Amino acid sequence: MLFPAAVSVALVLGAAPAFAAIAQSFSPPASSPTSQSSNYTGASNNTLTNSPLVPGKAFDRFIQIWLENTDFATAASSPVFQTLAKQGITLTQYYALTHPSEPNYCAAAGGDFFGMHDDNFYSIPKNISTIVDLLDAKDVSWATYQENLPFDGYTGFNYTQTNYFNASAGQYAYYVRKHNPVMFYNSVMGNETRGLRVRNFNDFANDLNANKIPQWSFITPNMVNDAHDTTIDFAADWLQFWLMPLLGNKNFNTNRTLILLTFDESETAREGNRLFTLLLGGSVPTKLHGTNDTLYYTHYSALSTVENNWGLGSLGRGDTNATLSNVFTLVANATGYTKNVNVTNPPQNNDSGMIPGPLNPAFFQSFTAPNTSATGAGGGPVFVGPGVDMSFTKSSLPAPVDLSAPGAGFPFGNDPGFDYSSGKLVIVNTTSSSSSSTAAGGSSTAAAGGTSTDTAAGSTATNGTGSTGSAATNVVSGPALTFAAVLALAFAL
Ligand SMILES: *[C@@H]1O[C@H](CO)[C@@H](O)[C@H](O)[C@H]1NC(C)=O
Ligand SMILES: *[C@@H]1O[C@H](CO)[C@@H](O)[C@H](O)[C@H]1NC(C)=O
Ligand SMILES: *[C@@H]1O[C@H](CO)[C@@H](O)[C@H](O)[C@H]1NC(C)=O
Ligand SMILES: *[C@@H]1O[C@H](CO)[C@@H](O)[C@H](O)[C@H]1NC(C)=O
Ligand SMILES: *[C@@H]1O[C@H](CO)[C@@H](O)[C@H](O)[C@H]1NC(C)=O
Ligand SMILES: *[C@@H]1O[C@H](CO)[C@@H](O)[C@H](O)[C@H]1NC(C)=O
Ligand SMILES: *[C@@H]1O[C@H](CO)[C@@H](O)[C@H](O)[C@H]1NC(C)=O
Ligand SMILES: *[C@@H]1O[C@H](CO)[C@@H](O)[C@H](O)[C@H]1NC(C)=O
Ligand SMILES: *[C@@H]1O[C@H](CO)[C@@H](O)[C@H](O)[C@H]1NC(C)=O
Ligand SMILES: *[C@@H]1O[C@H](CO)[C@@H](O)[C@H](O)[C@H]1NC(C)=O
Ligand SMILES: *[C@@H]1O[C@H](CO)[C@@H](O)[C@H](O)[C@H]1NC(C)=O
Ligand SMILES: CC(=O)N[C@H]1CO[C@H](CO)[C@@H](O)[C@@H]1O
Repeated sequence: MLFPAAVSVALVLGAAPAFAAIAQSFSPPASSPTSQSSNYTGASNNTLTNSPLVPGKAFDRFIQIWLENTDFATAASSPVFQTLAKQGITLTQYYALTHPSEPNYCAAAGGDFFGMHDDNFYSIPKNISTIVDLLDAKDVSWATYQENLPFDGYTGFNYTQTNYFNASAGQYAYYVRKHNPVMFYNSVMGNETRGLRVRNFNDFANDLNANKIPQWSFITPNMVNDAHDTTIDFAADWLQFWLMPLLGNKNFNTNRTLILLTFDESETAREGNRLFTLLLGGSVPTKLHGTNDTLYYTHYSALSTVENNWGLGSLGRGDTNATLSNVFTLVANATGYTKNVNVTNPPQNNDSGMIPGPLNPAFFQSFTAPNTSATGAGGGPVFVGPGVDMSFTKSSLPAPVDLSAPGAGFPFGNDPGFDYSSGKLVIVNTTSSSSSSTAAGGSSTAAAGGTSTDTAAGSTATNGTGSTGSAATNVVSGPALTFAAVLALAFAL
């Protein structure tokens, strides 16, 4: 939540907020990255089932690992990152899209952050597509692995458990929904087959040992291991414990594996949201180890690169924006892709609160249909999901309205009630009154109540376990706010 302010923003705020780091040093959560551990919370009780391997043009497996809130220079000064850089390619001009965390994760799956500029509870209607639709259309297997997820498909706002460093220190929120890229999308979480591919770290150890790591995966370490609540040195220790041994594990890294190690956003506004980013894995030829790639990339490049590699369709959103979605040169070279552009005047990716959209309650505009005239790097068609109203285009939308006041009818902050606590998807009626405080996530930590806006096909609706939590807080109070005030609020979250 805390996003330590930049000097420039601190001036706007008047005083710099306290740094979020907590004083603790790294200690391994498990005996090795291939071992299960009670510290990971959720047990593994099955092995991921994957469709047969779909060969890619440049790689057969893509693994994304995101750490948190770190400036380029901070990571570049870490000896562990320096060591890793010698084993891969450093992307010196790779940028996040906005602040704070959640909109970046949202964009990593859906190709847009839809105006979001905070870390609140959101759910996105099922007609909005994601990378999962593109991968599933070609049977490319995928999963996300979330450290400390209590069970597969858990949809709660966070999960609080015993502090595994020091049990007497009380409860700790190691897992947070806002760092889980597919979690916001009802097209994923409202579909049991898909929702159960949101897995935990005991599943990771299990799937790894069974050689079932899928072809596309997104890995989110917990709130201490990803540097969010700690420091770059703590995260570097975690990389030494977890990633470095896995680079030598054939079930993780083969000569057809590409690993993207990056951060969600920078810590300060100094460098325009530039992130120290590495391409690792056996698909990076030895002769390129220790080199820099200086082309301009953003989080959308991770979408376009995957689309390019497997000849997928596109989302017709940021993944097809020529400025924001260059394909990693390593891959473009291998596939013969020639549409990358040299962005000499990069866009300003530190702003967010002023961008209207369906997830900006104060500047609300409806979701738009994907741009079906866009051409993505995979060459396939723009994916149009069921129930998309093609008449909703950027140019046809009315001016933004303010739905930020309680009761103003902002529709996308409500919990759609997807409950996987039984190991199957059950849709809970989150509007029914109940003495139980159990939210759809299956624990007491889901954030939002209110009307379900979107239910999934093929599941049973139940009642009696509705959330009593309040709707997500809308911090920005109206369109009259100045740019400076909106920026300051966005950074203060
Ligand atoms: C859980 O974490 C603590 C702190 O790092 C560690 O001492 C303990 O050995 C871990 N448990 C397991 C099962 O690895
Ligand atoms: C990649 O690994 C496979 C299987 O281990 C091996 O047959 C092949 O020669 C390797 N290719 C390269 C370029 O190293
Ligand atoms: C890569 O870029 C860094 C600056 O980000 C620079 O210090 C380093 O010398 C460059 N390395 C190569 C091999 O060009
Ligand atoms: C992009 O263009 C600039 C200015 O013409 C040039 O200096 C730079 O080398 C180019 N970058 C790449 C990656 O081609
Ligand atoms: C692509 O992204 C840039 C930078 O954010 C933006 O200025 C431009 O409007 C976008 N293009 C389209 C077609 O949306
Ligand atoms: C891509 O190809 C160009 C031209 O052959 C070459 O100079 C460059 O080193 C290659 N870069 C990567 C990352 O493969
Ligand atoms: C998507 O679905 C929502 C909820 O059913 C609906 O309100 C909206 O108009 C749809 N948007 C598009 C672009 O199809
Ligand atoms: C896996 O765990 C879930 C929830 O913890 C449980 O409902 C389900 O029955 C278990 N499945 C198996 C195969 O044990
Ligand atoms: C959910 O509960 C509310 C309040 O009890 C009720 O009005 C509504 O009809 C229920 N919705 C469904 C789908 O059962
Ligand atoms: C976890 O969720 C609870 C309930 O929504 C909330 O009060 C708390 O602030 C959250 N903590 C974190 C770290 O997200
Ligand atoms: C759920 O997802 C699977 C895998 O993409 C797909 O085959 C199935 O049709 C989806 N079900 C619904 C009801 O959309
Ligand atoms: C739709 C539904 O599941 N309704 C149930 C709600 O809970 C009451 C009391 O447990 C049941 O009787 C209903 O069948």
